[in-house]
Amino acid sequence: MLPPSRRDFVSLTLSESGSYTDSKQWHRQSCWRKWKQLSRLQRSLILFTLMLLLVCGIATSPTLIGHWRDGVVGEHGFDGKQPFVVNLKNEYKSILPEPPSEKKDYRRRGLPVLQNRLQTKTNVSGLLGVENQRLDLNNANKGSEEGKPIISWRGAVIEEEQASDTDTKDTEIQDDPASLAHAESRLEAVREAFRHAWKGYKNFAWGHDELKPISKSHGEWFGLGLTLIDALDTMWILGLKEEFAEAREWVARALSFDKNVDVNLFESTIRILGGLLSTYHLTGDSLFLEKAKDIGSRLMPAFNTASKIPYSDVNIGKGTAHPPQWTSDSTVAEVTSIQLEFRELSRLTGDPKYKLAVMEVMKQVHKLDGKQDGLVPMFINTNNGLFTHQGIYTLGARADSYYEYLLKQWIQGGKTENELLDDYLLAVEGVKKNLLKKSTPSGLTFVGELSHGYFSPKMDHLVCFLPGTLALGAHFGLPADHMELAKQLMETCYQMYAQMETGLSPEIAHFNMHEGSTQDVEVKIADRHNLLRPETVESLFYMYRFTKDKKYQQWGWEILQNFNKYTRVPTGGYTSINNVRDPANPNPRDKMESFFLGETLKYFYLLFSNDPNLISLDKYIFNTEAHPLPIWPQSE
Ligand code: DMJ
Repeated sequence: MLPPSRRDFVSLTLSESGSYTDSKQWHRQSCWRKWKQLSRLQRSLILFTLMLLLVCGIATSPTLIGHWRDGVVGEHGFDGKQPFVVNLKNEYKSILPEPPSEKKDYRRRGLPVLQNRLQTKTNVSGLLGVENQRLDLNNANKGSEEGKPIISWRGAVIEEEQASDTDTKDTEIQDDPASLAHAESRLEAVREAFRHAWKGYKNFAWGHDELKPISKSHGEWFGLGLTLIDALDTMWILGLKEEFAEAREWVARALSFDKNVDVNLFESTIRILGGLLSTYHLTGDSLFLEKAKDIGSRLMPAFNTASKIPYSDVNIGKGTAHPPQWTSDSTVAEVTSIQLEFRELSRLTGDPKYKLAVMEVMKQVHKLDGKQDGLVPMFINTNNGLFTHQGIYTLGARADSYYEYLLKQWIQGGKTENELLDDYLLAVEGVKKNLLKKSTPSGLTFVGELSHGYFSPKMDHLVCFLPGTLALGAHFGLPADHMELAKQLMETCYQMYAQMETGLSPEIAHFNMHEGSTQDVEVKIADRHNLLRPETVESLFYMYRFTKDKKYQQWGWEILQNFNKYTRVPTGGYTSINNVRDPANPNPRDKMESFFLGETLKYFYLLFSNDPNLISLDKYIFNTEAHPLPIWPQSE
């Protein structure tokens, strides 16, 4: 039943509306009587004047129409080009281009609407509010003058034609969500992004480790063409034949590992060894296998320690290895995330030494004291093989890929190595028991950290590998509740992007847990950077592959557009940024990490592909740098 005041209002409106109709009728009759009383001359004069006014009106009509339309835009917020939007069914609204907003209110992204969504869950797509806000933001960011191609900020630009192109493509999905043409347009957008990144690398950093796109120069880490090697299999998967051919030429002619240079064991294993092995598998070109054998054998001195826990650094020219200058510890994630690559190298060469070295590390870590419910500390000593700096447990930096590689080694080896599986299952339970909490006010599930018994609601973006890994385990028969947790964490990782003013995630988020807080995610000033990292896109790819839920593709599409808006440099390349909370000045860092080409763009491409056989997850396992390696046949 309506409240009394509401009933009164309805009856008053109806009676007013009746008298208005009567008065109009009376007015029409009286005008006609007066017209009949006029002389013929008077009537002619009036008709002539009316004709004259009509002619003048037609002559000025474009201006009038223009004013009228402008008036509509100002008042209702749509521009007349997309009138169909308002007539479309509700379930399609979420992925439609939203009318441009007149106000540039960057803070409108985020919480109030998110709260509605999470609390009510009644929206068909479940995304309407948040997406509409983002699209408002995108339009706001286009700038006030239509037709201006570029909005610039300290060197990097937003290229407006991309945003409008995107809007058109989004409209197309509405008509036919499953259309191949639509998928192809997104795949092409990734190829285009890759070509743009490659253009910068080729022009300003060719053969060097990393592009510095703002200063149009390069950075060196190991001096081994890191970006080029990391990107090889991405080019192959994206079908970029010309680019691949010129990169192969460089590997054949210019890549030499016979250099007096210190490299990090973990980084060069996952990026260089992993990249070469996967490119060998995809292409069948023995050049890449020969190079993989070369770097693999040059890394082996790292394992010459008293404990057999490898040093962090190796000189690949001299054949010597050492820990960092300030400690004899190695990082747990580093020594336990090189196994997929060295195991595969043993399989390909028939030489067991690689596999034996890395499996020795896993055996020791399996037996070590100092874990909490399967969770490992972050450091391990290379002299005595024991955990150090105990009491801190995280799924983020320094521990993350330990958990990822437990599962992935088990899958790679044909699901027979039970210790790996046991450790993985135990760790997932440990996460649930110790690190999993819900934020306020929206109840986002997040993974925090434990420090000497105290919980910290801090979550690195790196942790966003976890939804994908949990989903992969569930795909291979692990408990169904892993998939449920994966879905919840995927939502959280997406919100780490959606709730930022640029639509890009910070490096680290802190989640609110106290009653009365009005926003879920807080970001400390020092944590506001974005390094073009892949983890969320990686997990979106797994989630889409296993669920076929299009929302994951849509979330990834939004993220790609925001990378294009805030990190793309017009002269070529993409840059890390310092501040995801300031769309007016994201403050470029002048660095394109090799994993942007090796991982982020590859996962975007695989996410937007509807072909489950494009790197089938039943045949390949991705290393932690997104390089696919074969799952071994059962007989091996
Ligand atoms: C990559 O080198 C790898 O994904 C690694 O496991 C974590 N850090 C970066 C990407 O963020």
